[in-house]
Amino acid sequence: MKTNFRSGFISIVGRPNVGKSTLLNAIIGQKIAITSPKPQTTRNRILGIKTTEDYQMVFVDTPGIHKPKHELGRLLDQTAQSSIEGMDAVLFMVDAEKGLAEDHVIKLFQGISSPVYLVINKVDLLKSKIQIDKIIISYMNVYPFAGFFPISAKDHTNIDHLIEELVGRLPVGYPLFESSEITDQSDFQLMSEIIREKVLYHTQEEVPHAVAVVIEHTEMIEDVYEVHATIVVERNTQKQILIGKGGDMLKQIGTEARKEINKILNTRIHLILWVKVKKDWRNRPSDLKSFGYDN
Ligand code: GDP
Ligand code: K
Ligand code: MG
Repeated sequence: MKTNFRSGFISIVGRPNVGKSTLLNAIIGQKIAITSPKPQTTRNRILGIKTTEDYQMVFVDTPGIHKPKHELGRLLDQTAQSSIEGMDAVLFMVDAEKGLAEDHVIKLFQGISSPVYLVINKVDLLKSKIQIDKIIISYMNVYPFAGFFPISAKDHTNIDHLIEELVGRLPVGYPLFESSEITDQSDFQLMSEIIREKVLYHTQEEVPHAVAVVIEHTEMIEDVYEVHATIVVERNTQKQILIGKGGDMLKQIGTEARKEINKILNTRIHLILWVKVKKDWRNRPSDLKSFGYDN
């Protein structure tokens, strides 16, 4: 290892749907965090680790900051807040199409000493670059940001400049993770998240938020990895929606999830999905814990 090796933590925070998880995947170069057009896609703090010969950056992807209605929502906010303190740098991400500074979110950074960068994402959607300047000017007035980075996480635009800047902010120090590690999630967590992502894409309104996925057990049968998973919902009507006409919906979700898990884990898998109703699980601490939301 080089004597001037650098390592540190960088968190990615911002409102739901601005593209935090998409950026994490772009930086790591592999899907480790699920993404979707729906808020509350990310429920747990997820680490993404990027290691080169010169540095190790540990990125912390967080649930978006929003106004909580459920005990789960409150947990998500707490996770976002606790991911700001003690970081070597913080990326505060906004959506380039959404416009100007909001004071509310800036309050989060009061009293923290880490440099905070404004990352303006989705610039691929802008018709004119003038919008970027307007956003920067409005944010300059509410917080002393360490820098401004217009990017497109989807198209991987300008991310290399951001990384270059962040390297300079890392302290000299040993790596904390093996160079082969890219996330702190287990294979079970990854699998349940991929299944949940497919549910998010196929359902509307309250259903996506009422869903948790539990991997019940797995078994190696010859060269096929057999995975038994349960999709938990809050109501019978939601269960019917998920199963769909003649089981069509569940089949579709299962096929998409299987293909993706296959690719990520690089093994053949056989995915067996069940749907179970657990009333009001989002408000029950014991359920939250058993579904993996205890942070
Ligand atoms: P998060 O809630 O902040 O983690 O946001 P996600 O990463 O889940 O992304 C929310 C939505 O925005 C998804 O539909 C993404 O595909 C989309 N998205 C993310 N980054 C970009 C981008 O740079 N450009 C465009 N056009 N869409 C993006
Ligand atoms: K999202
Ligand atoms: Mg996310």
